[in-house]
Amino acid sequence: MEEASTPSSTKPIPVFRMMDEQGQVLPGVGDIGVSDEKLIKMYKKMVTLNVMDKILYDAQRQGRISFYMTNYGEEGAAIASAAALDFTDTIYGQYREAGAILWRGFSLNQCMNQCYGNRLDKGAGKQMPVHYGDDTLNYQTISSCLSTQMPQAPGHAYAMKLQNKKSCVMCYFGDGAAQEGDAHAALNFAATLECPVIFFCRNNGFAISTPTKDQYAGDGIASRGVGYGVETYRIDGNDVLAVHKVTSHARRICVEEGRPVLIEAMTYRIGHHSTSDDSSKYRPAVEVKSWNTTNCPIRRLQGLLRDREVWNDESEQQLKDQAREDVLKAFGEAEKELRPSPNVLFTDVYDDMPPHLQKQKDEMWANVKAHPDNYPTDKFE
Ligand SMILES: Cc1ncc(C[n+]2csc(CCOP(=O)(O)OP(=O)(O)O)c2C)c(N)n1
Repeated sequence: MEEASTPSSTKPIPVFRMMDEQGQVLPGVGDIGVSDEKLIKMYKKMVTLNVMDKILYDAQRQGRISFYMTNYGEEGAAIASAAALDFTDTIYGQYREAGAILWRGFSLNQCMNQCYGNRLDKGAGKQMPVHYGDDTLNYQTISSCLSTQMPQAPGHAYAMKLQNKKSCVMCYFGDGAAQEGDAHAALNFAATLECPVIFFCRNNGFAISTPTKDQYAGDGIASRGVGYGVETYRIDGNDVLAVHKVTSHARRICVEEGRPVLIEAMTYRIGHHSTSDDSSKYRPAVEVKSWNTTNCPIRRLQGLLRDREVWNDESEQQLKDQAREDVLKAFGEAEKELRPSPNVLFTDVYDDMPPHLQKQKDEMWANVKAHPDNYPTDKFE
């Protein structure tokens, strides 16, 4: 009998790192592959996202927006990976990658307008908060149903390849989303059709309350890439240098060699899953605290910048004050803005409105007019 290949006889895929918890570049790393200027820009976006998260999380708690999901602990994974892409690359996100769209140029006002679902929201208030999207930024709108983006991404990438475009697709997803059947179809299509797509898994330890130990028994998500014949990397997702370097490399493989790459970024979801969750029910506070202190990607990058003598207490204070001022300004403006006209409930699906929708629209307006006290029409466009 041949020797069996067992999980215990197979070596786990190692985690690639370039810096330690204090932000010190590890010995032997050499060129870090990114300029100080770009690192500072990444740091500013990470801090701004963190401030935006705090304000919008509290806004939901005060009943001012309906729902919110924070990015705490994963700011580095989203921003450093997006920073390694070209603007022509199309991004398919899950929902916890607000940093990627901020990096692309989505403004704080646009984030706030979307979370309020006001009349300036491109989605006209038809999506839940944090379901950002912007065609002008090559950023596909987020779908609530997990893994929807995963088979779409290689399809888009395959079309790019057929058109000889020198671009690729970035597909973000979580460890939980990787348990959906769509994840397997996506990886297999990408591998067999050789699609220029980067699958970027944020392995943050949880799918809501389900820890990864209850999600899979194998060597994480990375081992699946190898199984499907996809070049794969496992990286420290809180090490922005590793994220940036490996994503740049993956992009080169996609664009120059026309092949997919899977990256499993090991990170930790510091916040609750969403405002509908209380994570104190299923994980110890001390675990969260250690990720929020020793392994926080923002603190680690700040350590690197200070080490390189391009950051100090004064720049830190200035950034925090500016970020808070900018976020609060955008927040105030979005809150004051009118909501979309109720008419848009019936638009954007059909070119010509079918009779059954026209009937529903007429009934809606009749109801609104019959009960003016229940419908604050002055707050709508
Ligand atoms: C098809 C489908 N099933 C279930 C859900 C409910 N749901 C929303 S998020 C989530 C967990 C996803 O976890 P993960 O992919 O690890 O991402 P994370 O929230 O940790 O960033 C679940 C089960 C859903 N939105 N869609």
